Amino acid sequence: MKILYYCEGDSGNLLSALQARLPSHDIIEWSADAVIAKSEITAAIAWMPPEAFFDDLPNLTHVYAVAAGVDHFMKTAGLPADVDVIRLTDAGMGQQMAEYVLYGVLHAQRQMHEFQLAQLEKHWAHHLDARAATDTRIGILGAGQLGRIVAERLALNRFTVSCWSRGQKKLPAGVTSVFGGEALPEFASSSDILVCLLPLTVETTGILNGDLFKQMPRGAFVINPGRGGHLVDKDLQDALDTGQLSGAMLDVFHEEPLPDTHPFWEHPRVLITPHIAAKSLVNESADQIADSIACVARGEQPAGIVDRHRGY
Ligand code: NDP
Ligand code: OXD
Repeated sequence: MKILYYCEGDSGNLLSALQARLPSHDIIEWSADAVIAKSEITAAIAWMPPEAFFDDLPNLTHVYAVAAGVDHFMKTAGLPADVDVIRLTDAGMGQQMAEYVLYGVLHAQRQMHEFQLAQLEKHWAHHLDARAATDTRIGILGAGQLGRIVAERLALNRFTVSCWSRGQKKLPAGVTSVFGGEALPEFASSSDILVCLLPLTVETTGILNGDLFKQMPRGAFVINPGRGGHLVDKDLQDALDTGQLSGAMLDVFHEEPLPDTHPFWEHPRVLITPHIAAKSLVNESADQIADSIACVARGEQPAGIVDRHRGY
């Protein structure tokens, strides 16, 4: 099989790892001036491909996206409507995401943002207020591949954890499943820390907005490693400035890199990370893509097949 390849940011390691795992396939690196027999291409492995990547591929049937979230990929000009898109499922990202969120949760629960601000003023902010992990309610928006691994880690750390999803889920021990749009206000009002691990779709765009923040307990904290499009930036800023929210940890933004002029850079209650919560790991990604290609070759449906209509 001939597979067209383009993966932004790959220094060659992912391509080599894929070639080692798919020796009987011909993986052809895309470039604007490469001479490619396009009618022979039936599959593609890609991330952030240029617009022309999908031009003139009449026999393309499967595209393997080197990421868990495919919102950006689905908007790639030329991505044919009838090809199957297969995304990464976990592939080593779950544990990284669990560490990232646990860090943010501890930061909020142990009021580290207050101590950072006090330090700037050389203020010895000794106080005896403390909230135990068991009394700290974490609401995770999303109960998918990543949400459930994050939830499990937080529950093991004795936090009180719930996940919100479209449908009801059987979740790891100690984690409560909440589901459906109508349950969202009550879910928000019972979340001292809200974590967004939803895919970005038409339905979830702007879900982290002023109305939701108003429903949360005063002084709550938001962690967004989902996508920048989930958050209404201005609403977050207002909620922080009025004290409705006490802080936020953000990994993803409407525009990445976050522009120098964006007010979040200088907001004392916003902790910014540069889209590093969970990276696609070379070996794990290559293993999963090779397994999916073998699965399709056997006529089976691979894990991670994206519902193009639903958007995830
Ligand atoms: P999954 O598709 O496995 O899980 C998505 C979850 O969101 C499911 O539980 C789904 O519910 C729920 N969901 C989707 N739409 C709605 C809705 N309208 N209402 C309620 N629940 C909804 O995704 P992953 O866990 O693999 O990844 C989640 C996201 O994390 C990715 O899409 C990506 O944006 C982000 N990500 C960020 C990274 C980073 O480094 N910052 C790295 C990797 C991913 P149901 O199952 O019931 O349909
Ligand atoms: C992903 C990401 O979705 O890196 O995989 O954000």
